[in-house]
Amino acid sequence: MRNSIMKNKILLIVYSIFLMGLHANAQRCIDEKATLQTQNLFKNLYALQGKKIMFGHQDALAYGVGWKYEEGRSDIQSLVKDNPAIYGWDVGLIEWDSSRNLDGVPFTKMKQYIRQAYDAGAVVTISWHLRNPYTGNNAWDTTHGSMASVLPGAAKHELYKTWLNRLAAFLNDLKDEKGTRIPILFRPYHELTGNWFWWCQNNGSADEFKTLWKFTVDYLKNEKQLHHLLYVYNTAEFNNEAHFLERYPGDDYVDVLSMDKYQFAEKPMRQPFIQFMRRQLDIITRLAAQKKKIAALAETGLEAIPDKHWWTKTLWPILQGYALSYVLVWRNEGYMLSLKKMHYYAPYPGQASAKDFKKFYKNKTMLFQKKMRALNIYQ
Ligand code: BMA
Repeated sequence: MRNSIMKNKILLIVYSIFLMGLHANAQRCIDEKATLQTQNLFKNLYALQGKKIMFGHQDALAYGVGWKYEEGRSDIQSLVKDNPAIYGWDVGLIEWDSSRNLDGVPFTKMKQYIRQAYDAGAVVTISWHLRNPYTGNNAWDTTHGSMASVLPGAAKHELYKTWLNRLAAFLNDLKDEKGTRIPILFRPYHELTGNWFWWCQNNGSADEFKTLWKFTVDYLKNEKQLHHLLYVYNTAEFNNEAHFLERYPGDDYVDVLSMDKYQFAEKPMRQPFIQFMRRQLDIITRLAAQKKKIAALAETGLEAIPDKHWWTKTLWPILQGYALSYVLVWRNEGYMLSLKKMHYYAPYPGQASAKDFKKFYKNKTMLFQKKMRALNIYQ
């Protein structure tokens, strides 16, 4: 009798050690206190890579070409009777306590759309075109010294903290009806290898950028106790692996490796663009595999999609074969008065590439919202 109790005890200990080992090897997000749903999201997205690619669209539920704020509508929903698997939103102007973001989307509506996505089993990613704390102008003001001005001890650091407090309050309010925080792929300081935002590479040293990133993550995680965020590192185009990693703050500060890059109709044309993108994704997916991170093409597109076969003849040849978690196309503003041109990246019924998008929709690798529920990505 005693012997068998002993045996059971030993078995239990051996089994526990085995489980601990499994746990140690399991893929984890950087926040050790991440909520269960956030940890699960990371693990599930990580495991899905190489099998499925989620299709994403910025501001999809808020407006599209020729409409605004119609319940249940999105431009791709009108076309394929399905919605994106991942929704992008931007919280630019939250730092000013504005009631609408920089493109006019009311933050109260944004919260509803985010909850709607979560309830449908889809994923949410948030970027932040925050204004320049140094000058008070918008994100595109690249006045020299802006990046340095927000670092600890510098002139605009306290102001920057008040902006982070407002951001944190918004993020903290993203909950489902039971009060569960909705996990967010947070993508601050995007396109950092560009030269058009105050946080881009032309406007500060690599060390300054890393300090800014680390301060921001630590502040949200430790000071504001937000534990429902996955952090997305995002460059614009880059020359090589060393360039991609030049401002990388370290494996303890990043969950997702990604880039943004658009096609411009004139140049480069289809083949050069595909080849260029594949060279970039070679690097990102290789690094993500080495570092056990998630990889993504966080923004891409061809404005107003004049190419009738863009989805199957350009986007798919770019994505094919890569272990990528998602690809997201930018917002469908429609006609932009200020620029006197159409500004949209997803098709709608009657649009030049609409038929081709329907074909792309049927691609077995691409994931849209309807299939997300069954994947239980948060469990
Ligand atoms: C840009 C354009 C702008 C917009 C900004 C933030 O690429 O779409 O019109 O204000 O993104 O969404």
